[in-house]
Amino acid sequence: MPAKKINLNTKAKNTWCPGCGNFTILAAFKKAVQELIDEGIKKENFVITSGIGCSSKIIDYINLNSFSALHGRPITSAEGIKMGNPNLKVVAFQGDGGCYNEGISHLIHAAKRNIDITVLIHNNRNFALTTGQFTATSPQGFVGKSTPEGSIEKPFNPLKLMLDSGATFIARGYSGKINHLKNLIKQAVKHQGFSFIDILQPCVSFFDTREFYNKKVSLVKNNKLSVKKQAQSLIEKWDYQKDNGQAKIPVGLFYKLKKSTYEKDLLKDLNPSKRDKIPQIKI
Ligand SMILES: Cc1ncc(C[n+]2csc(CCOP(=O)(O)OP(=O)(O)O)c2C)c(N)n1
Ligand code: SF4
Repeated sequence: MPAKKINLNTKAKNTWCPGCGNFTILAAFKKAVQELIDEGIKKENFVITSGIGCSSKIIDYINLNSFSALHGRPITSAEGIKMGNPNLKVVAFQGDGGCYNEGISHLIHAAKRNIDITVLIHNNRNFALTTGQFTATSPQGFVGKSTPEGSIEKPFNPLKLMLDSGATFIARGYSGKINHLKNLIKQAVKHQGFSFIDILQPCVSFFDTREFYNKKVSLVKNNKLSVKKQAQSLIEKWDYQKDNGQAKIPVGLFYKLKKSTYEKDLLKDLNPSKRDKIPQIKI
């Protein structure tokens, strides 16, 4: 039976540009949370974290327990929260700049540990809040504030990095496919282990990719989710260059593996938030 409709709205004034892909990521996340609450997860057991950037403002617009971290640091904050109380569902939001530039080592280590948190990246492929500098996933030739003559660097593929780092849930979503994204988010939150979704998000002010993605994005199913080679082949179909000729951009769940998690291995059945169960250290 569905739980009563939860009001996840806040009174914060939304300052995103009209048409920004962040709006549909917000809507997809709220829908996912409502459905997860209907399925039995308690509202108070969700904690969301974010860093700095347009994308990171999302936590101001969702009425859930939240923590605002420094630029590039929402994953470490999420890890600390999870270790403090392993019963929580912890979701970290950030932009591609914060995650794939400033915070890249935190992403890799959280994936390697397979700690049970969810990471959602609003990948608009530029540093948007600071008006359009290039990031690790901007296409070669990207013209922005720091690269007026076009970036000479090639983008890297964050999903490939996640597969090699040990993430056990790897997906790509698109902010223009709201129900599909909502379902990916639900699966990611329910997954026991490190779950990661790179969400393609048009930034209408500094990198308007709407037309391109609407033409190229193609929803795919991977039936052999735990087979690394299959995941790799889907992941490598698109290299994050803006234009890849006729090739489609696959969007969906590419990899999922059952594996023990960091907090379980370390804490066993202990829950540090229940202080009475913490063993006393004798000095
Ligand atoms: C360590 C650090 N470096 C740089 C900045 C300046 N800064 C603030 S927001 C921002 C851009 C954020 O871009 P991104 O993380 O891609 O998120 P978006 O705004 O695109 O959603 C930058 C560079 C900062 N606050 N901290
Ligand atoms: S600058 Fe780009 S990412 Fe930021 S709110 Fe505007 S459209 Fe969205």
